[in-house]
Amino acid sequence: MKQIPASLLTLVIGVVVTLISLWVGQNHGWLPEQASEQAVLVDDFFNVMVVIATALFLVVQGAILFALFQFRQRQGDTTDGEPIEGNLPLEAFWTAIPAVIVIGLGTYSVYVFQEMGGFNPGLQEANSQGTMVAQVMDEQVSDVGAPLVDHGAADKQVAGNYGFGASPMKEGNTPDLTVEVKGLQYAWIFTYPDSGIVDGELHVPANQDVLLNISSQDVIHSFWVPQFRLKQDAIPGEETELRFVATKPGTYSVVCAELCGAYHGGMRTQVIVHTPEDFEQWRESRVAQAPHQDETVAANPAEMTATDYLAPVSQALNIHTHSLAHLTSEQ
Ligand SMILES: [Cu+2]
Repeated sequence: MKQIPASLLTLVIGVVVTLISLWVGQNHGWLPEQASEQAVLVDDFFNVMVVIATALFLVVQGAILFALFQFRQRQGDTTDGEPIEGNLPLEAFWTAIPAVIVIGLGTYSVYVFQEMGGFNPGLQEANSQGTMVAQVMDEQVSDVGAPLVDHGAADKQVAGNYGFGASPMKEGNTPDLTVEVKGLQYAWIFTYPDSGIVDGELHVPANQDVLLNISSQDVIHSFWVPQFRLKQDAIPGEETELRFVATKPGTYSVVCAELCGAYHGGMRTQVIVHTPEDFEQWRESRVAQAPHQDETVAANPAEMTATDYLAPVSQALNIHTHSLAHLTSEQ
């Protein structure tokens, strides 16, 4: 049989490996469903990494198996192996490939981070002066009399400096819905500043621009919704934010992704993505349910005990009674 030329063989192997890798990259099924606009960006990036990893796996493992077979010790062969001293072109080639991959993935990841708004969290504050002034008064009482031009500087201090802000497309826009998210051992509390609703579960409308201002009452927690591909730490004394557009109505888990204490594993709740009409219904039903709505809005949570603070939501909060008791005993 005539020998197949090595270059042709390499080409065929290259094509087969590429096709298999591309297929695996599209069909691995390792990720949960996508439920946010941001999820698509993250998944595309992940899939590219899977394609590259599959190709490298096949090439490296294939080379090992080939060498095991081709260069095995034959019957009766007691000679030494060939004294191979190194191969500069091969070394340069195998240094260049990882370098190109790392630089490429690094650049791509920065692009994804930028598209998700990672470079400019807190930027939407610049256009919503009402919120800004309220924040300034809230946090910088001594600066209330400062001239308006100072708001830029004040804004920098009070807006969330960390997290995912608006995508470049939406930069400067006020989000459709803002929710204050507070992490505490061992629950999440969601407050809707525009309606005064306080809930233990997050309700958001689909296809709308939602901003979460995340804070922590005690230790570091991490707000994670796997189906949104978004995770953000809740840090004591430092506000972080997440801005996203949920795309699929449904119920998804919110998981605390930072070991935060003995009952960390139980620190779970749900995010319910409604259609915009359902969300309005939910909002109206919740506002109607709250008889002391005005008082709730006016109450300063800082002056309340944990028991008072949690009273309106104790039913909605899906937390164990012992952790609630543990919570209140600390106050
Ligand atoms: Cu936690």
